[in-house]
Formats: sequence, structure tokens, C-alpha cells
Amino acid sequence: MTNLPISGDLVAQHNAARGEALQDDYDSLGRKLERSGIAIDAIKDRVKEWSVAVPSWGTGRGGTRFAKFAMGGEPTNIHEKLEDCAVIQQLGRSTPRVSPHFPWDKVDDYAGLAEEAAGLGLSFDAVNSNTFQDQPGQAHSYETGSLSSTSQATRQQAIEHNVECIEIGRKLGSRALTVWVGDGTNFPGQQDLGRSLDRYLESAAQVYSALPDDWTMLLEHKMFEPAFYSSVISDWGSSLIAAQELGERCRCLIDLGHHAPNVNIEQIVARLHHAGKLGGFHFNDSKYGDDDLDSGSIDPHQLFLVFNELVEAENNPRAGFDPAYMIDQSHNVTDPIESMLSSAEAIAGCYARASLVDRAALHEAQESNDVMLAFRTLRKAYETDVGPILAKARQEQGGAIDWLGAYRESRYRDRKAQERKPVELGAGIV
Ligand SMILES: [Mn+2]
Repeated sequence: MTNLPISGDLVAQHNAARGEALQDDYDSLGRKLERSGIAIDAIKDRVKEWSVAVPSWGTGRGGTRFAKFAMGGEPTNIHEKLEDCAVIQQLGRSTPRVSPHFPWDKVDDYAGLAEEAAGLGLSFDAVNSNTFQDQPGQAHSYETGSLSSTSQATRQQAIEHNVECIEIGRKLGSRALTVWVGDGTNFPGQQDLGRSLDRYLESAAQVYSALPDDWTMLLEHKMFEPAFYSSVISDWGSSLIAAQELGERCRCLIDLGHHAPNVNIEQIVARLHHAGKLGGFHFNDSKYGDDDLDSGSIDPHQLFLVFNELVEAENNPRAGFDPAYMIDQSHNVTDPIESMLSSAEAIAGCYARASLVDRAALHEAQESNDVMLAFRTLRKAYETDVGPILAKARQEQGGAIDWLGAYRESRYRDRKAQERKPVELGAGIV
């Protein structure tokens, strides 16, 4: 039995006041789409089936290298984080899974934690290991690397941590391990660029060999930070090399913020799919670098183009195509629940728009080199306001038509500010 954090009556009353207007907008959009031969209900059903995981770490205020501004009512442990994730899922209905991070989310009883999540209407997605910072009491520092460290003992410690994450994930019902290492250098000559990759691959192979048969290992690349001269798994090329060397169940994860500026990310999606190595996504947005801004807040068109490739891939799947979709962003000045609801809506909206593309017309225009018609076919879908489809999908699943209004009306965060102990100031990036 589920025990949801927001009053069901509040959501029902909220929706009742907005139902008629939504139906009007939905019917109007339905008639418009019908003229193009699209059944609006079919798109709505696709949206209802689609989902994206939220990161446990995203429920707290993030920070920058300089500061973190704490907020009243922030979660202080995995139990409170799950409660916040349940609010996001209850109102938005597209985020039923939580991606945990270890050791941040460590508890003594993982079976109990899985049960607790189920009671909130949630389950667990990919587990994330952490060898990019030192933990209290840790025997060997990751200052000069983890899986690629020059120290055998440090590499072994990093391998064991990843294997432990797999063990925890099994108890939580996860089916994937996401590995991101901050390994790299700050000075030319600091480490040998070739040998550091060799060491990484040797260590990662040991993690891969501990993977259960039905699990996937996702490699996340990142161009820079914390290392500012070179990173061991810096780009999709390095990631692809590693995934191909490690084995069939190792795939690449694309974090939208982890590329050089102006890189054509949608083309990377197409390339990785071609290689059968498209494993998953971390959605966020960026302006200057890895800013970890809210998904779709800066460049919603890029997000749409990524989804255009994903819908193409969905129509022409390669073996094992089943990407893990996750949000991964840092909320510095907003309530993380509001940000993640906004992002989940932006992401689902791009999926809906990409589903509206007239694929037959697009392919025909591409084959006949009708450049403008091909472009306009995509643009027509992008310019469609899919808001009524998303709201209807939420309403039919018990979510809120206007999630922001319902959330604020619930005064959830104010209540939590009374109940929860304040988080400490001063921590930067979390
Ligand atoms: Mn990420």
C-alpha cells in the first residue's frame, strides 16, 4: 500500500478546478493533430508509458565550487530524499524510479529501503558509485585517480567500492551500475595519457566481471572537472573504446552537460546507437560548460533534436537498445522538487514532440534532398505546444494538471522545514 506525501484530496480538488479548461485545450489540439493524421490519444499514451529516473542527490540544493545556499526543509538522508522523490512522482507521474548514489545513500537495511520506496510508489534505477572524493576513514586517497590511479592499492579500493555498489543495487532491485570517475590530470606531463587509460580499463574490467548477467554497466564521460588538463574518460570516443573493450553489457551514458561547447550531441546519440552502445542519459542543460542547469531551460531545441534521434532509434532499434533515462542537474537557487518537476515535463515534452514528427515525410524529404521540407517537417513538430498532452497524461494517472500550483498549495516544503533538521552550510558541490 502506498502512502503518498501530498493529500490526494488536494490534488483532486486542484484538478477539478482545471479539468474543463484542459479538456477544451486537449480537444482543440486533438483536432489540429488529426488534420495531420495524428491521433492525440496515441501520443498521450506514449507519454504515459515514458519515464525518467530522478537522482537521489538532486533532491538537495546543489552548489558550485564556491558555495552552497541551503534551504529550509532540505532532505538530510536517503529516507527524506525518497519522500521528496515521491512528491515529484505523485504530482508529475513520469518519475517512478530513483537513482541512488553511494556511499551518500548508505543504510544498514537495503531490503527495508526497497520496501520503503515501494510504499512511496517508487523503485530504484541505476546505482552510482563514487570514487571522485575521499570518504572519512578511507585507506587510500583518490587525489591522483581511482580506477586509473598509479597506485595498485588505490585501484583495488576503487574496484571494491564499485563491486559493493553492485551488491547494494541487487538488494534494491537495480539493474545497472553507472561509473563516472573524476580521474585525470591538471598538468601536461603529470601522467602518461595512454597508460592511465590502460590502468582504467584493467580496473573497469574487474568491475565488469562482477556484473550480474542481467545488469548493464554504464560509462559516463566528462570532458573536464575535477581534472582541468585531461580526463581519462573525457569524451564519447574514449567512452566507446572502453565500452567496446569491456564487453557486451557495457554501454555509454551521455550526460548532456559533459561535452565541449557547441558539440553536436544528437549526432553522438546517432553514432553510439549505430555502435549498439547507447546505454543511457543524464539530462540537464548548460550554457558555458558543465553548468548542470535544469533540463530544457537553456536549449530546449537541442533536447528535442536528441529525442528526434531517440525516436528514430526506437523505430529502428539495434540489439540491446533500452537506454536508461535519468535527470542529473544541480539546483542552486530553486526548490529541487519544483526544478525536477519542471525538467521532467520538459523532457517528456521533447519526447512527445519527437513522436509527432511525420517520419515518412521526413525520410522522403531526406532521400530526395528536399532540404527545406526536411527541416520544416522537424520544425513543425518542435513548434507544437504539447502542454495539453502532458497535462492530460498527468491527470489520467492521478498527478496534478498544474503541478507547480498544486505543490505550492500543499505547503510541503514549509512543513518539512518544521520537521527536518537544517543542513549544514559551507559544502560546495554535492
Ligand atoms: Mn551525470
